[in-house]
Amino acid sequence: MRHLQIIIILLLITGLAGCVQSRKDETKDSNQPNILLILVDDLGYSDLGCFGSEINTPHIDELADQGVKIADFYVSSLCAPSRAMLLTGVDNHQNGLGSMPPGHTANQYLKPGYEGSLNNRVVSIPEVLHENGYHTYMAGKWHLGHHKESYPSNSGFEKSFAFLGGGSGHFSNAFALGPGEQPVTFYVREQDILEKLPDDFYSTKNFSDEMIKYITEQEDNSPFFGYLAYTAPHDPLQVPDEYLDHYKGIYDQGYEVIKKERLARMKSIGIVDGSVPYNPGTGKFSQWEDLDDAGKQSQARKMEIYAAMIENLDFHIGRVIDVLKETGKYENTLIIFLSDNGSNPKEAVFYPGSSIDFLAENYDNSLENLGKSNSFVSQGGSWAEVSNTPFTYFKTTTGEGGIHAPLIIAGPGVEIGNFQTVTGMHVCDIFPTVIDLAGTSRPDTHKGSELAPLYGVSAKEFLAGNEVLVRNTTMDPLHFEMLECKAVIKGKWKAMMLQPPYANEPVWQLYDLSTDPLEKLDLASQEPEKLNELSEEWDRYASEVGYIKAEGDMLILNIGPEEFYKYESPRN
Ligand SMILES: [Ca+2]
Repeated sequence: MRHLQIIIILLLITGLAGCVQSRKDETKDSNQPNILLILVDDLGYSDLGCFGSEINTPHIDELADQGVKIADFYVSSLCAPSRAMLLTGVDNHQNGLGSMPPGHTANQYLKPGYEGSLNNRVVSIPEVLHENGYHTYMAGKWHLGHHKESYPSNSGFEKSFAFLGGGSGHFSNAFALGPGEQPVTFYVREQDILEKLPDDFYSTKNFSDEMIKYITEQEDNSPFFGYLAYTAPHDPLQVPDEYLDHYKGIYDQGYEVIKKERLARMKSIGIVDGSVPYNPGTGKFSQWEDLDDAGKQSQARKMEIYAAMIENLDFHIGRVIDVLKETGKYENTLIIFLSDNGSNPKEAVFYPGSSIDFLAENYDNSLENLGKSNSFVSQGGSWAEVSNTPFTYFKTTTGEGGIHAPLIIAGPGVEIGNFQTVTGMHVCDIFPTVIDLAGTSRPDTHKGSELAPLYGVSAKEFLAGNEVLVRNTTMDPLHFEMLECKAVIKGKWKAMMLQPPYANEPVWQLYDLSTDPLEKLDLASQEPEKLNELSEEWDRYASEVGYIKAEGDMLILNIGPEEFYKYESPRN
């Protein structure tokens, strides 16, 4: 009898071992897709050829032809909160980017959800995938913490070549955006700070080179997750010499002509409804006819360089895609392309610690030198409004132009084609979608900490053509807040609060996006009950995610950048 029991136990053990073995084999043979997540910085809604631009982006357009373009994709109005939500699926007030450094006021500084880098209530895409057998690579801008514990190499990436700050010169001199950003303006390779960049460094080229190296040097057949987070076309507007004149003369006719041409193309492609009118913009920036000849020349030149940066981006993305094809990995690689926020209206003088005198002393912004390594100009408000066609507003605001971004998804699992309107797909949706398509799942805890709830929902079934919507915002509204600009989108309704100078005073406005996607007719006084419903919905959200209202000035203005950035990692 005892022998029989032992035999049964042995059989059970060997049986179980067999199960474990076959599950392992299943994983190995399951053909999990490689995932290449391509993020670009401050690229506007209409800046890609496949979204109606005059800028040449043939490789990105080809990707869009093979996959799906999402027409109503929402992001945060600023870089780091979008990136934190992209990589974690958790609302920015819960993942550590409640404010974007150095935007914190004293009462927000280091509070839960406002730590300034990914906190310990989230798990990132690379952490989940690495723990499930993926190789994980990153090249590009991190912007999610500058302390060692927050480096990409301590956040799930096996290999990483990363810029830690929000932006810098694109060439080897890699200067800070302003004195206030100096402490976070540096590059790391895994754990090591790089003292010097190669002399021929250009951000877009070198980030691509690094990703290509990671992909080609991989020795086994495990799937990989690659995060390619370009800093182009973020300011300073700079591009290698051979690209400087690619768009010579294209912008000489000014803002209105280009904006009208883009709108017409967007309508013919079908991304914008034929009824959408020409958008004159906010009226907050220069009008072409008010500029003198020198003003027109310098404005046109800035846009030539901006366009060239995007064409250069496309060229290098094409190189990475070619490598996937050459190595036989392309067919099994899911590629996701997006921008982190709308186009940027701010001039270079905007960055903390900068001034007109500081710029004059440190850069040569003469017309013939624009775009070179010692120049620092930005796209500016008038061109940013063109880039965000057909929408109003831009980066830093929760207007449609600030929180709308192009999104393209192609590869295994993507069965639908052409433009898709999904009533508000959100940047937080990328995390659950990727985790799902990789055949993995999000754990309940990570490194001993309870995780904050996901804000995002998976688009897997939508991409497979099994569901019509990613989410129904009438039942599941979208919420936004960054630097006290707020919004909530519920079905066709959007309530929004902007700050001066883009609103006379910070009060709730109300728009019907179905008839007024340009946010021109404020219905707040006509529809008080609807406005009340939406503002209460925002209040409910704010309380749920732990929003802390900004009070007073930015702390960095009082204590200086060195002191401000001294804080420790919340993952320490
Ligand atoms: Ca950005």
